[in-house]
Amino acid sequence: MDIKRLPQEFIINLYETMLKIRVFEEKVADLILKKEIICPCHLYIGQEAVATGVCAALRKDDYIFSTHRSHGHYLAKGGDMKKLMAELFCRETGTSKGRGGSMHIASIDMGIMGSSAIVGGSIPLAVGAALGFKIQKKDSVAVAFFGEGAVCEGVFYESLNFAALKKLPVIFVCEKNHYSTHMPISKILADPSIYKKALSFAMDGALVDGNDVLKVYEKTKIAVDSARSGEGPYLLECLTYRWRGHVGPNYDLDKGLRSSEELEYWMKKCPIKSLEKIMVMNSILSEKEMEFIKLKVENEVEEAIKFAKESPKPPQTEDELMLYVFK
Ligand SMILES: Cc1ncc(C[n+]2csc(CCOP(=O)(O)OP(=O)(O)O)c2C)c(N)n1
Repeated sequence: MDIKRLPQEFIINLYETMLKIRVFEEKVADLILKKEIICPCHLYIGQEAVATGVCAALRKDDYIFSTHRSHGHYLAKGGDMKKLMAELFCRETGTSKGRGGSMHIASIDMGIMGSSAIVGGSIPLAVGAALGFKIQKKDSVAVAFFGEGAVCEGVFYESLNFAALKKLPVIFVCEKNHYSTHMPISKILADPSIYKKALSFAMDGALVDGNDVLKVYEKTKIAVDSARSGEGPYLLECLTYRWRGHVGPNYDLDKGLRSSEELEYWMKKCPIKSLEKIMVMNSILSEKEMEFIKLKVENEVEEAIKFAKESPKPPQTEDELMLYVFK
């Protein structure tokens, strides 16, 4: 895309958001290794350009629905980092009052409607929200984030059909990160081309380099503008890679599935480093200015950890167990 058409401040914001996700997650990985965070975390490192590019094309009153790999989506849509960290520390000040953990986060005010640990769970929820927008004659859009594993679920096809039939303002964002737990794409999908499945439902779809934040933004903007103006749903396939293992801070190189060469190949395609190069080439930020932003982000993450650690734990009483639970 022609970078000159975008305001410099917008590009710097994309950079800061991706860095926020990266630094946050790397700290979380350290804290898990130190056993200070004990709730299971599915890390998003390597995929930052997807959440950042998609959410940059959204308004505050647009909704997102997330997955078990939720931290990046939450931070990119403007969720409060302190509350997210507190949730990972299972504290009362967390996004779900410390009862949900990493896989159950939300911030209704910011349009972050929740994350589902059920593979494919985000998809029908976004379709339902889009139906609600249409009935209420609102021009908001709903986004469902999901991995390629969700494309193996029946609910994916049912949701695409219903959304296309009713021309609902929903964007389906598949983050194709190459693995579903430990299964490579070739072992789970007969046809690995996901965006082409849109054709069967007479809707639009596109494949995008999910490590290029500018391209993700550009394609999402097209999808959002179309959905907002009543043209119906859109399926976006974002090709990316998760650096860490399926869950936790390790790299899953001991499972006999992915090789260190494959990991290194994708680490060279780091979405943050790629944007840094573009910014330097176009005189948007100097190395020194980028260092300054990194320091700012590191301080924000440290502040979030401090807040989380100083927050109270939920009371450990029997009555408390049933609070906030549907009975
Ligand atoms: C319905 C359902 N089946 C199985 C699981 C167990 N499970 C948790 S994550 C996961 C893999 C998901 O892979 P993908 O959708 O590609 O997302 P990614 O982890 O790559 O982000 C599975 C099978 C689940 N949570 N829900």
